[in-house]
Amino acid sequence: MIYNEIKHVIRHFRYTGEYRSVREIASGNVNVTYRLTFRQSDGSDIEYILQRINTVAFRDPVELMKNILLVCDHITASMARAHLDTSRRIMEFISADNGSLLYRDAAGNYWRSYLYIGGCTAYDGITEPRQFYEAGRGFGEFQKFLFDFPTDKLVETIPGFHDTRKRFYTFVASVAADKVGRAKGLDAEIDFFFDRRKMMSSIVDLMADGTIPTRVTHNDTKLNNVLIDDATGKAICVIDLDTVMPGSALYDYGDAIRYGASTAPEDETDLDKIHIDMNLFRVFTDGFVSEVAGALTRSEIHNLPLGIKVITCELAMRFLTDYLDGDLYFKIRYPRHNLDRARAQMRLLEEVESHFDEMTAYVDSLIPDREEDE
Ligand code: GN1
Ligand code: MG
Repeated sequence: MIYNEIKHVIRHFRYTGEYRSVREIASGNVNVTYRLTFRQSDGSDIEYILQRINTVAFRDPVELMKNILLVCDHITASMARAHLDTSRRIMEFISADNGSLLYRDAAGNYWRSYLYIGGCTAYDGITEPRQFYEAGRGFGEFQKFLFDFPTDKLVETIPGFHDTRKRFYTFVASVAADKVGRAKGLDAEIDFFFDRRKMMSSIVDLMADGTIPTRVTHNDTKLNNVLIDDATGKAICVIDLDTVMPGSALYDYGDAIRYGASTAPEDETDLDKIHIDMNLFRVFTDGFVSEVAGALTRSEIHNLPLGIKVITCELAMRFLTDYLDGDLYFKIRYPRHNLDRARAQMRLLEEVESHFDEMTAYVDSLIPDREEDE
């Protein structure tokens, strides 16, 4: 029973009301997430999210929570300056009984909790294109609210998270070590990444030579990380702020398209079902650019599709690396899950490659007519 896994934890958070029920939200691949219901004295319910932070991924949960609070405060201030109502738009954390926002249990696990925002949906897949436009707007707005956030105030919660060159070397080391004897028979998959070595380093290179700037970005912009209001259909809140760090606008744009514009789930095993829906590509792009157009440079906009290529390649390689390492990082639902995920993302990357010129022409058509200030 799930309750037994969390009963030792919930009494350490300052919830109001009386515990009623719990269910797991299984869509995340890294942290473990529960949704709790508490009955209030007036008979109404308040819901909370409780998460166990994966410390294989996030080595320092204390620094991580500091990052998140700084980011939430900054977004609150940006919204206030723009005269926007902040209710239901910012994550609200619940204190633990030690006064901090983290509870560390006897086994050393770190837990945190926040208010569940009701009346909205975190979609795992698009049911109407309009949702993807809003997702684009939501992630674009998130970046916009953080444009003036000083990058040096944030710690890297996962060092080198999107340093795809470094990830390539990590992959090569995993192939060489072959710790659990899984590399045999994977020559085609391994070659696939060697063939793309230069391409996958290209964003890191563009940042290093100053062609594109470093920004504070979300870095994990899956569709289900933006909440869409059920009543208005508008994006209201970006969640899952664990990876908010210095990065590139291209990453957030690219990861969102990778996930949301694919015609199949991230771990689809029938590769023939995996395509890029170009209508969804344009819809998301329109939403995203409507928020960030005035703030991104011409080269950032021009290079947005590179974000799709690099992030899809990076994730395919991360899944294969984890498969070779013995599934230490991503939660898996069956034994060869990480290999299936890697193959699905590889196929998706081929689809992105075949549409790349079309994508670039589209983003170029959206570059605002203005004197370039780069
Ligand atoms: C992980 O757990 P989730 O779904 O928020 C991962 C992302 C991947 C994603 C792939 C911290 O995100 O980078 O893109 O899985 N998050 C981390 O589904 O590694
Ligand atoms: Mg997430």
